Amino acid sequence: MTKRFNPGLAQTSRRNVLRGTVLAGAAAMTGGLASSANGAGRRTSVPPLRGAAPQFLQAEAQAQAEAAPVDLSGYTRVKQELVAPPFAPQHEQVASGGPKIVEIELITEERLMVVDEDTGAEIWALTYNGSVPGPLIIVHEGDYVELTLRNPTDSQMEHNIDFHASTGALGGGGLTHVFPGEETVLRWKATKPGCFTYHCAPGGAMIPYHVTHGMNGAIMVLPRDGLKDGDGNPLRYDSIAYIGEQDYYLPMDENGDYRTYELAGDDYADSMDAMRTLVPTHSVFNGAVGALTGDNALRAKVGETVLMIHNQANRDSRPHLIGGHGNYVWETGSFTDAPLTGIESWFVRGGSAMAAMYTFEQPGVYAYVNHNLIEAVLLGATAHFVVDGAWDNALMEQVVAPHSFET
Ligand SMILES: [Cu+2]
Repeated sequence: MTKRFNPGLAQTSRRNVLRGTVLAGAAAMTGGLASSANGAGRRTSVPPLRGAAPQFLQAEAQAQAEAAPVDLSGYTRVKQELVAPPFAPQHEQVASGGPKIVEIELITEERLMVVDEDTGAEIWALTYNGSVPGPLIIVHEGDYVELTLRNPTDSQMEHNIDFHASTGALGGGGLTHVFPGEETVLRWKATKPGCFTYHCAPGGAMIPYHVTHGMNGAIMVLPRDGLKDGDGNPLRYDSIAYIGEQDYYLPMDENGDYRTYELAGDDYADSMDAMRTLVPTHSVFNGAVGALTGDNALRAKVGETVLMIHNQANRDSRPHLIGGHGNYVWETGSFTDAPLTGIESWFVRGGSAMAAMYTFEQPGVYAYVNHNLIEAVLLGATAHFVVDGAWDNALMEQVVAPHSFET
């Protein structure tokens, strides 16, 4: 079997092209080096996104090489074991001790995933650690994130990562291009408290292709002394529900059936056509229709406070918790700003992650939906919270059950 990763790059020496960070950064920014992964050799020529000059990035790489080394002697090292969504890694809400270097590991995994069992829709998802979205990372302001990014040898494509929470080098995207069989280590300081998206951005049309194939996730950078309301009072949560909303653009055949493909990347040309419509075939939570409903529903108890972290790397959304509210909503994702309070539906800017906090007051099933209800019901963007506890008639009571009225 012939390797088919990024043939445009494979034609030249990988080391010549991507030595250091210079052209890797340029590729991510301009798309100048990006090309189709399709084995048939269809190439998509992509104009520069912003016309960034390679010389600029060359200068940046040179500056980094000449910069003084950082003294990290005051930092302790900890490993964060990442877990699959909708769960959160073990963490402190209020940081103990000084800033840390938090070591994490992400492995790029290209895997065939079912999107909707009812229709047979499937996708060769491009993932971090095998899940859509990628795992939630949690650190505190002032910590360093030290990421090892590994691309297995049996991958079809190159990958990288752009952390919106970081500063410089295209969010790290310019420093993290890894081809199959390569790994890299990136360290960056979390200087902005908030929830932020991260995503793959290998260059040109590959950027939306990878992002709409699931290659995105969220990091939460907590203030060292934890979350607060607008008056500075501490806010604490009992659990986190990490929800990644994913728009998919799955190619269909002339009969309206979803196409299937043998390998990751084989759908590239068809996907380009589907993506250009800007109309997703699916908008789902955590990778697939029903990933957070039924047996997979989120669980909570009356009196429990849940922090809902919502990530959407590509498209706007407007979540609503049916039967509940957003008691505290960090709508922009920034924890520097006071949270909004008592919100019915909140806005998720495409290309960001944000947080909403709610304390459940009644038992039962709550639907957490994208309140474009077409997307919630027809495209898949629905999750369920199943909440245990005692009903409170003071909040709601069925005074008269539905019955035929007399005419
Ligand atoms: Cu990727």
